[in-house]
Amino acid sequence: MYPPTRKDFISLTLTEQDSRSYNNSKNWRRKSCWRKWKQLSRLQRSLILFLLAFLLVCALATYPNLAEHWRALTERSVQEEWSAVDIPELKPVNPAVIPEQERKIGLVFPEPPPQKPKKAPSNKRGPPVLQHRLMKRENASETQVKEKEGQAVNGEEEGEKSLVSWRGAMIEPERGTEPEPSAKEEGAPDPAAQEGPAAAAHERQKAVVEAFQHAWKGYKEFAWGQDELKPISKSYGTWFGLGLTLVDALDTMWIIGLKEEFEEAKKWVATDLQFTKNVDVNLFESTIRILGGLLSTYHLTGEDIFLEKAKDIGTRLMPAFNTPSKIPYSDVNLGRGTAHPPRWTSDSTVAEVTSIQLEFRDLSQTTGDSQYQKVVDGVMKHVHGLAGKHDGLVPMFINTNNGQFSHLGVFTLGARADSYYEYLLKQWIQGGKKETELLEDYVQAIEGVKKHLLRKSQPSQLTFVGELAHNNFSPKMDHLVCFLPGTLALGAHHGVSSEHMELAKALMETCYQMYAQIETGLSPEIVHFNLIPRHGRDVEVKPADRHNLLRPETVESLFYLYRFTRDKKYQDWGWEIFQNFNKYTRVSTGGYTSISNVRNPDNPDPRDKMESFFLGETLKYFYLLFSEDFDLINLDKFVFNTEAHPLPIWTSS
Ligand code: DMJ
Repeated sequence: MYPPTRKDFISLTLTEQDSRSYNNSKNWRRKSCWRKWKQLSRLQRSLILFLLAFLLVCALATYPNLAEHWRALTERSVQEEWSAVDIPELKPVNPAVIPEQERKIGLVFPEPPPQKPKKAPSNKRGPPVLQHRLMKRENASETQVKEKEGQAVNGEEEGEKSLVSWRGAMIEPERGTEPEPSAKEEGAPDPAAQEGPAAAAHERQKAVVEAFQHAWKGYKEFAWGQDELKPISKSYGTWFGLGLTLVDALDTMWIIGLKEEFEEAKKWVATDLQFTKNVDVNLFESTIRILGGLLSTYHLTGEDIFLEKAKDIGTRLMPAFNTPSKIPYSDVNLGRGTAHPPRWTSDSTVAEVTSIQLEFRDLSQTTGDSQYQKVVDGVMKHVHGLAGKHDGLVPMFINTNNGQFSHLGVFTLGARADSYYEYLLKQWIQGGKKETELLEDYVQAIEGVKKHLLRKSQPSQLTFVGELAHNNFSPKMDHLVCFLPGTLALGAHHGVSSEHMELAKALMETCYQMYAQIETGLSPEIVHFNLIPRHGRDVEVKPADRHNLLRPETVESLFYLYRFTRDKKYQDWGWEIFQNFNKYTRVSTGGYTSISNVRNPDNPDPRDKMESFFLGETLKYFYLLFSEDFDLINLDKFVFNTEAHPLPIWTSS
């Protein structure tokens, strides 16, 4: 017998299929997973699916926070780099004395380093693009818009996608049109260079009047009685349906001496301005533009019709204050007498509820009916004692149910908080400098700005006001913040602190540089300042922030600075800006337009919209900046509301 053959090995024959089963490819893994998945019970599968769906929902919900956190981290690293640089000027402040109040409130701002205004490093201000391209597109869009005319419904035209900007101003999608060369040709002689200073001032004022007439021509022809002119499509936009531009521009016409235009507009107010409409208006916007515009026109002209209309709208806005906390809702239906918050929240914006006071207080003073003042003073008293401030700086939102600040920890002097600070000072001035709580809050807030928000940029050491989000500093500054130099100067003029004037001058230079360092010589909506030494230029602009809405804040501040210092450089800076508005935003057929890209002089990309504040504020402040008549709206007798409507300062009599 043969012993059984010893098997020392096992023979394995691998089929094609088997060999694949040992393959570590993705394909195999996928199949294996799939097989395992199939082996699970239905219950197990359901559980896993539920878990995955839950995780996805959580991830989506936390995305904004994560994004913010990430941004904060990146910004912090920049800040840390910055803080390594020794800037001795930014030391904590020392107490100082407010002369009139004889109260000790700290307000010392360091002397800014002596600097000449920096010229833009590479300021290519090329000629605007081809007129014929504009004409072609204008004609094309004209036909489309003519069809749309009349379809405007409470803020939006049907089918047209709009973005909502700060405080509800509508921004249409970008239109592919270019502006035309200005009426004042490039290289037109500067009157200041030719004649004496008085004549120059006069010539510049004349240029502003001409600009107003040009804007008015467009409004009259294509948008008469409507809210806003769309100068390129030669049509109009509706927001409240209350002739916003016309009402906003009334006192400008009066101040700059356009009597004929004024009379025509007055007639419209008397016969066509009706507040009985079933229309939702934003409390803040209608207060500062319409109520403010009517009241100031009444004070300047003494014509009763304006007070009558002011009283009508003021009374119709009162339901906004019927909230559990007495902090007003954002929206009011004028015809129905109802008010409500925005659809998505019961919060109101802090700037909005605290920047209607000058107007409501004036309405009470002028009519002798105290109800208007009572409600807005109540809001200020409430906010005065509220927790959640940071060295006088306020959050951006306040809840109308519980009256508490919401979204705590974010502080800015830009959108949603800006005019809170402005109105603290201005109410104190309006009331004859007696309401000390207002002054205290203002002074403390400026201290907060100095402590938390003030920095200097690289390489030019421009003093700027950034933002704070949960203790993380961001070097972001809205153009809106450029109201601050003017407000600080106004405070200094009224005796708050002379150091505020130094800060005002430093910030004024910065706001001017936000124009001068940009290719068109026009400021973007938002800038980011550079904090890193030897790294690029001071002013950086993100693609989403390149638009210019014809805003007034820098011109407004130049006006105050010129009034109080009489330094001609402020007029010259304003003249430069004025010429650039003419060069890049003027539309040949009438009107001026917002633009989408201040960095492209060859195609600034017009947006086809003239905001009412261009006539109400920007051109008014230009005119007053170039005026040598300091009695024309004397700043010891009037205080401007945040829409440039002058209201009288109360006298003790
Ligand atoms: C105006 O309506 C007012 O100046 C407001 O305070 C801020 N926004 C615009 C102008 O930029």
